Amino acid sequence: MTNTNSDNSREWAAQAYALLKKKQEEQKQELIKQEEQKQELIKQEEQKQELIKQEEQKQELIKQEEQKQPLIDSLNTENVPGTTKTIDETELGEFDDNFTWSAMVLAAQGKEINQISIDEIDWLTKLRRGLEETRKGFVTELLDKLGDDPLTPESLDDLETLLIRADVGIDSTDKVISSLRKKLNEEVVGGEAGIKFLKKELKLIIDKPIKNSGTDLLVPQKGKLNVWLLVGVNGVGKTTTLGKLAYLSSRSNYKTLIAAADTFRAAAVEQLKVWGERSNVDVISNQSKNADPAAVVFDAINSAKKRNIDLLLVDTAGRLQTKNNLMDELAKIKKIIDKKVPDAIVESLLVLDASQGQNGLKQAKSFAKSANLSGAIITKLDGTSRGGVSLAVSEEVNLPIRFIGAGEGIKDLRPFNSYEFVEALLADK
Ligand SMILES: Nc1nc2c(ncn2[C@@H]2O[C@H](COP(=O)(O)OP(=O)(O)OP(=O)(O)O)[C@@H](O)[C@H]2O)c(=O)[nH]1
Ligand SMILES: [Mg+2]
Repeated sequence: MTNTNSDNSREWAAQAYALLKKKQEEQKQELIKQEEQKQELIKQEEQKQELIKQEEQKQELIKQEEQKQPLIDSLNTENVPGTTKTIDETELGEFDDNFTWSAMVLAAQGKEINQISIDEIDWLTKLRRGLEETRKGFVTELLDKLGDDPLTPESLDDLETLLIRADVGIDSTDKVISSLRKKLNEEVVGGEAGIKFLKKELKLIIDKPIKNSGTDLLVPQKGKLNVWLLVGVNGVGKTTTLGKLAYLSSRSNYKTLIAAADTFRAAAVEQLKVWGERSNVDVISNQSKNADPAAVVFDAINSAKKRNIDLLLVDTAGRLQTKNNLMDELAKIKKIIDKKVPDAIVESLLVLDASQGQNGLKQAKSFAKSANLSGAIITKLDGTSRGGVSLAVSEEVNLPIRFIGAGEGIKDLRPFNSYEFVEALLADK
C-alpha cells in the first residue's frame, strides 16, 4: 500500500469512525430518546393506573355511603310516619343484672341475639323494677322462708298469706295453693321447683281469659274501622294510656285518630292534644262547655270514615255530674258507634290502676256488669306492691289483659305478655 493509499485509508477510516461515531451517537441519542419515551410511557401508565385506582376508591366510597344510607334513614325515622327523628330515642343502659335478666327472658321466648332491641330491654327492665315492690313482699320473703328445703304444708300457708297480701285475690290464691298441695301429696317439691310450678300456675290463670277470647294479641284489624273505648273511674290513667296507645299504633303504621269524648273535665282535651302531637295523631274534639260525648264520637266516626282510619281511640270521662250516670253515657256512645259503623270492631277496655289493689278490682266488677267490657289494661305497675291484682282481674272478672303500663313516658306501655309478666313478678332477687 502506498503512502497516499495509506493516507487515504486513514482518512477513510477516520471518516468511517466518524460515521460510526455519529451513528453510534445517533443510536445513543435514539436509545436515550427511546428510554425517555419509555420512561414517559411508564410515567403515563403509572398516572393512568393512579387515576384508575383513585376512581375505584371513589366508587368504593360511594358504594359504602349508599350501603350506609338506608341504615341511617331507618335509624332516623324508626317507622314514625311524618317524622325524621324518634321521640325519646332509648339509650342503652348499663350492662348489669337487669340487662342480663331481660336478655334471658327474650332468649327464652326464642329471640336471636341480633333480633333484640334496646326498646325491649328497656321495657323489661322497667317491668322488673316496677314489680320489685310486689316481689319484695312475696318471692323474696318466700325464698327466705323456704331456703333450699323442700316445700311443706306450713310453707304453703305462708305462700297463701303472701299471695293474698300481693292482691292476687282469694280465688286465684285458692286455685294455686290447692294445685301445689296436690303436687306435694304426690312428690317432694324443692324451693326452686316450687317457684317454677307457681309460675306455671299463675300463667295458666292469666292466660285463661286470653285463650277464651280467641285473640292472643290485640291489634287493629286491617281493612276495618277498629274503635277502642278506654273506660274506667277517674285518675286510673285512661288518657295517658290512650296517648301511649296512639304512639304504639301510629308507630306500627296504623292510621290512627283520637276522639276526645271526656267533655266533663275542662283540661282533658288539652291533655289529649299534647299526646296527639307527640304521636303525630289528630284529635277530634268539641271545645264547647258540656258538649255531648256521643256527639264528639259521632264527628270522630265521620272523620275516621273519610280518612280511612284503622284505629279510632276514644277517651272517656272517669267522672260526670251526679245527674248523669257513667254507664248510661258509655251505653250512648256505644249505640252511636253501632248505628253509624255496624261492622266496626269495637273493644271496650277497662283501665285499672294496679296500685288500687282490691278497690280497683271492685270497680272492675261493677264496670264489667254494665259496660260490656272486652279487655283490661293495667296501669301504674311501676312502684306498687299490688301488682298481683292482675291475676285477680283475670280470675275473678274474667277479662283478658291486653296492655300494661309501667311509667308515665310515651313508651311505658306494652302489649301484655303473660310469660314476661310472671317472670318479672317472680324474678328472684
Ligand atoms: N307511675 C305511673 N303513673 C301513671 C301511669 N299511667 C298514668 N299515670 C299517671 O296517673 C295520673 C292520672 O292519669 P290520667 O291519664 O289523667 O288518668 P285518667 O283516667 O284519664 O283520669 P280522668 O280523666 O280524671 O278520669 C297522671 O298523673 C299520669 O301521669 C303509669 O303507668 N305509671
Ligand atoms: Mg282522662
